[in-house]
Amino acid sequence: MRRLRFVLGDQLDRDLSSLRGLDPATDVVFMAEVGAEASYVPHHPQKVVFILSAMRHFAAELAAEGITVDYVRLDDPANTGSFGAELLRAVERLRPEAVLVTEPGEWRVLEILQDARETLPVPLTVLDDDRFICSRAEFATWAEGRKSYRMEFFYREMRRKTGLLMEGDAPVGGQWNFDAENRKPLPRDARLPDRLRFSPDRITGEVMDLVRRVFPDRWGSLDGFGWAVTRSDALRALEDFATSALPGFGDHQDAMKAGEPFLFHGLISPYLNAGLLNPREVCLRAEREWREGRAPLNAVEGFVRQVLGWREYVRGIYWLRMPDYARTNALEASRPLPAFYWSGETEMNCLRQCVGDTMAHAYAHHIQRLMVLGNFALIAGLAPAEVEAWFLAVYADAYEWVELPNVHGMVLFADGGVLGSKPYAASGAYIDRMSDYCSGCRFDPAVKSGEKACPFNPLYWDFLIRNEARLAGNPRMAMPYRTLSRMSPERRAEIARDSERILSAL
Ligand code: FAD
Ligand code: DLZ
Ligand code: SF4
Repeated sequence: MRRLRFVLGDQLDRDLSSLRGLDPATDVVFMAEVGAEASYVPHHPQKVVFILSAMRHFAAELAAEGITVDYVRLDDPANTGSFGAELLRAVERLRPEAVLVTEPGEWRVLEILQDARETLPVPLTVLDDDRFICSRAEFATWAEGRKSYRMEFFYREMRRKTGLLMEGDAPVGGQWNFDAENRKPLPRDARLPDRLRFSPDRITGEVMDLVRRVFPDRWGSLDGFGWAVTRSDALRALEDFATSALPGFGDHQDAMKAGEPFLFHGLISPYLNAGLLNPREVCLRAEREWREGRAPLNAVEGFVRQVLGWREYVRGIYWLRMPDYARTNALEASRPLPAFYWSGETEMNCLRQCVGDTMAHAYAHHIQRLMVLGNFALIAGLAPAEVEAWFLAVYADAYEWVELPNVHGMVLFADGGVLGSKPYAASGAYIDRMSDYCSGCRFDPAVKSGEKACPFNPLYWDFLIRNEARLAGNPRMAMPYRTLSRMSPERRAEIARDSERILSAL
């Protein structure tokens, strides 16, 4: 039986469910570069180049194995530009008896495939994506009957299930979580590891030319493109992280430094999300560094928690709650996204730095996304849909299944507390403690009101005041609301005045 095996751009894994049992004598792998996927948000050109180049490399590797790959390029004159129409064209061209595809990461693409099923003359089977450690069904079982979902409990289940960092039934080191050790700012004289980046090869160079030609006005720089586009290079990147940066990952996980976006971070999310790396192998690689005495437990446990805990958890929440999840707006935030998220032109140095890193690398690390770019969006009351579209466009690792829960849930609390128990709102003091941004800023994090005051300060209190009815009853918000309750009417009026001035100037 001749099967068409449709592989999407973020499914570049030789062990993918839709590639299993492939018979090279009869079956054909189908891949398509389509304009619609590059344009449903204006993706950073590094993201588009990364995916298209990784797709072309993957197709070439399959072909080298003797597998027939039917590959439609973006600039093929016959390319219709969408998954649905290209799949139909492929079925008409190749005449398979059945089509197999691994479930897509995004709800949007699942709907496209469901629509395609109606028009295709042959059956289309959607298979589980077992690259994840926790299947959608397993997550739904875990979630069933729980009043609230909390990542920490889910994570413990995943540790037990995988045996990662376990000694029998107990967590190694006697604790599940070593975060208390992981909140150190970066010392001024800290030595940062040199990070392995990759020069574009011939295929990547061709894709860069193509993307420049087809999407000439895209926001974001292509000049510094340094992502791996093959599994073997992604493995080299993992090895580089494990041996050079992982030991410092825990201590400085939350630190930020001007001009240094990578610090001790993994730089592996684009590879994990596109299928070039697998979450199990990534966790095992990190665990080995601890077992062999080269990396401390706080670093390795902190890292494993991100991959085994957060990454699997947000994917579980996404599929459990979509499509309604994206539509909620629990804090009724409605302000338009300020232009500086694109231009970087703002006097707030922290935001300028984080937008600049994003523009240059299609990357910013977690705390830059959460506590600077996200925190500002939260306390300024920016409209969730606009913030989400920005985060989905600008990062090389962004797909809705992981972006949406992080932005809608973790950052904006627009889900009303499904994903996290409280909003991560913070004033300028947090950014000052964890970064060197404030020393290069025209505002002062220690000043609470007036022209010189760090805008995060009045906006933080204004956010709490605006949302008092919704948040004051949250036990995890008790402390700031106690402080607020002691605030004089004059101080409250000052906060309202300063916030109004800042917000109306956005
Ligand atoms: P490291 O800091 O080295 O962490 C290791 C790995 O853990 C990451 O590669 C990633 O796979 C995983 N991880 C860490 N935190 C999370 C998390 N909160 N959710 C899911 N996985 C996590 N991650 C994406 O992959 N795609 C996104 O579109 C995305 N959008 C985000 C938006 C916001 C507002 C926030 C706060 C976080 C977002 N994250 C997203 C999570 C996290 O910021 C990135 O995974 C991380 O910065 C990637 O860089 P790294 O590989 O150097 O990560
Ligand atoms: C993100 C993306 C882009 C930019 N381009 C393509 C493409 O041309 N062809 C393709 O198969 N996939 C692409 N992707 C990834 C898809 O958007 C991805 O499969 C969905 O986001 C589902 O997770
Ligand atoms: Fe950001 Fe405020 Fe620090 Fe300026 S003073 S860098 S606005 S936190």
